[in-house]
Amino acid sequence: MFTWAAVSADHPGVMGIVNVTPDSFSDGGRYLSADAAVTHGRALVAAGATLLDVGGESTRPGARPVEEAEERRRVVPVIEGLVGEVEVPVSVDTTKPTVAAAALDAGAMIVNDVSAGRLHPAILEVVADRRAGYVVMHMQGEPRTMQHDPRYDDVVAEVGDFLVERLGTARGAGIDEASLAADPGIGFGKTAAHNLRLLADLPALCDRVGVPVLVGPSRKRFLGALLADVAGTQGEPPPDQRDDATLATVVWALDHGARIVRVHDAQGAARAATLLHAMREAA
Ligand code: PMM
Repeated sequence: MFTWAAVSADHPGVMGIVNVTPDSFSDGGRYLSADAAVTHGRALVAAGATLLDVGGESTRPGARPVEEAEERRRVVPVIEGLVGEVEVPVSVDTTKPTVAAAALDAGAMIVNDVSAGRLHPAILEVVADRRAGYVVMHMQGEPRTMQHDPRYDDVVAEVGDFLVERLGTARGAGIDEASLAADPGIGFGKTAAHNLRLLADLPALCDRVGVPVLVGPSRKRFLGALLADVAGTQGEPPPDQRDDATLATVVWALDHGARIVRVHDAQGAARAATLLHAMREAA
């Protein structure tokens, strides 16, 4: 059985991103071959990642769904390659039960489901049967349209309500308590102001959900938007120039209750987590 305590009890979990997609917003197309993706995963672990998240379907705003067989074809060889070579648990970023099952058969231990089991509820049974880890993420709408004018009355309360409800459904399906984590879904149907509010009120959200919280701010659009007017920047920095901004949010999130961060730059996050730990010990 996978438990989050195993990867985030003493030190925060640093989940390195391995996207095997042609169209992810920051690294789309870079690791399309299984070999390149495995090499990248290995490098992330060498840089300090304590988990790897392998995804075969882009969830960037406007992205279109990928056929199940194609998604399996992308992720399974990469997971097989990584499981033999790295010591850290591997997660699969998918909403589809068949992809999740194939990934778990290939040696993955966690299912990271950005639909929180709403798109294909059978995924919950797959996770429960295999006693895998499960990440329940909040998203308003669907990737194709989620950034078209997202609205909330109270984003923190609504995201909290949603996560509590979906965690209840996951428990009802038989997923172990210790295997569950929750994620507010930074950038998934949210404006920059919504993302900032969720980060600002992270302690309350963490208390409310009662399971380890994972946060994924890495290279996201709101970071570019917030930096557009900063001295020395000409307009919004593109995704591959947002790792410094990502790090600021990673440190904030880990200091305000998050137990796991999902990042492209594992070295920055791992080093920041180590320093944060040292400063807490000295405080
Ligand atoms: N973000 C992306 C994809 N999957 N999963 C979780 N749990 N949380 C996230 O914030 C998240 C995710 C989009 O980013 P990417 O295209 O860089 O992977």
